[in-house]
Amino acid sequence: MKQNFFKKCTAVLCSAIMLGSVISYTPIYAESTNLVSNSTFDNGTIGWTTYYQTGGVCSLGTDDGRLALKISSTGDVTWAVQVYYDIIPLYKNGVYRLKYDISSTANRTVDGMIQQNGGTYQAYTAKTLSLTTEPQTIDYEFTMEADTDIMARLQFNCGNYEENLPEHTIYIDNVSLELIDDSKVDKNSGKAYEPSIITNQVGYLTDARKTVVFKNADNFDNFTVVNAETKKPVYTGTLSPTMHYSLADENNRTGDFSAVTKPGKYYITCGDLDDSYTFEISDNVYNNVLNDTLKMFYLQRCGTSINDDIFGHKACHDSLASVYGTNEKIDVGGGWHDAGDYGRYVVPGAKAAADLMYAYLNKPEMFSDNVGIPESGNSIPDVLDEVRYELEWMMKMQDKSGGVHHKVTCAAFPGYVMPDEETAELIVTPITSTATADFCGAMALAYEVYFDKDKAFAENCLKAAKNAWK
Ligand SMILES: [Ca+2]
Ligand SMILES: [Ca+2]
Repeated sequence: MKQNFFKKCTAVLCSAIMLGSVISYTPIYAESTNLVSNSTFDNGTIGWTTYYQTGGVCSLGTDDGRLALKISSTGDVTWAVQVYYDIIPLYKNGVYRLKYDISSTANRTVDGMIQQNGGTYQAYTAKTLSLTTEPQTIDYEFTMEADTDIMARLQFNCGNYEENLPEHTIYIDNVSLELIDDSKVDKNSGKAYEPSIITNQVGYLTDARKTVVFKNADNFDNFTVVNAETKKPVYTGTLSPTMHYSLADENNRTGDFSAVTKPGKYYITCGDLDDSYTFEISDNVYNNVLNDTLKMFYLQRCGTSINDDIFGHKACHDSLASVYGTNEKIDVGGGWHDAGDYGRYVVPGAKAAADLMYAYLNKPEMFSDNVGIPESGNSIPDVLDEVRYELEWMMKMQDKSGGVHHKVTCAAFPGYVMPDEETAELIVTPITSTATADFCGAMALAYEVYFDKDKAFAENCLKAAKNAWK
């Protein structure tokens, strides 16, 4: 079990890396391991982020090997200025030791806490601190009494405590959080359910090859496909020999049930493993996949409010961006967020736009005008409306010289916040030949794609491509 749990932690680490985060995440088993990876600030502020609102103004840097939070306005409320570190894993009933050095150039109050990042924002541990210029070492133990939260946040609220402060700086150094006693930790708490019988939950076409994957099925030889409505078995198959999948450190076996071709809803059983999720066999199962995929691009739109029950948010990243190394500020609103972070990158953006345009050129009849984006129903295929949103942003990234800026991001990754909560300064990085070349190709292609739909826009694309070419 220990081994399995360790893997789960590694999986969280991997997902953090995939989201573009540079925060490293340390599994809990190594006792006396510091769960805060950037704790001494010898190499900058990586992993630490500020958030400010309701009048709070601050900037983050380092000074003499310490984290330095310069606060020019404390805003209206205690949380109007924050500095925080994600991701802190806290396991229910674990005993932790939290330690840090903290001081301030102005005498003031600060709340230091580890809290839920979302939901009720409950504090798992909190201390109200009276800071002076004299560094004090906070060093105490606490037990995680709430349910396991592997995504907690170490946070310092440095906003308005009604102390009427001038500009000042808070220094933090030697931050350490250790799990010092895990004897009462339920290693499975907080673990997401992972089925042992893995099917394609979107479904299978009737005549397709149909494969199922089994985890930890060493003791079984057969599996059964069951009709989900009648509960009657319709097919029994044989498991393949065990294969070790090194990336997940799993023993996997597979089963083939291509022989089941009758449309319907089914699930799969095998020994005492949990039944698979119910899936569908039908020739319609993939009908919505294309629209859903395209809708993902809409949900990544930047600089506009997004209407969606789950992913909706207010307009984000709508301030001017500073051109790196200059005093110039430019409007680069729009485009798609790249991934789990909210950077916007010309190179992958041009590639995605080009892929969608090629797909459209190959089979225009596949693309509908009812994906569910604001431009649905305007008689233009939604794929072209969506790509245009990116192309129009890319045009803003082109300099007068024709060269194209590589990307626009904030100086650091924002952590796990909604797009409109990333309010740090936007920075446009210099022109690169890679971005300029990719831009040029995508714009030239756009000229062909949009020529029949909107000639004026197509001509703009061609002009932008030519400017990038020279
Ligand atoms: Ca230091
Ligand atoms: Ca449309």
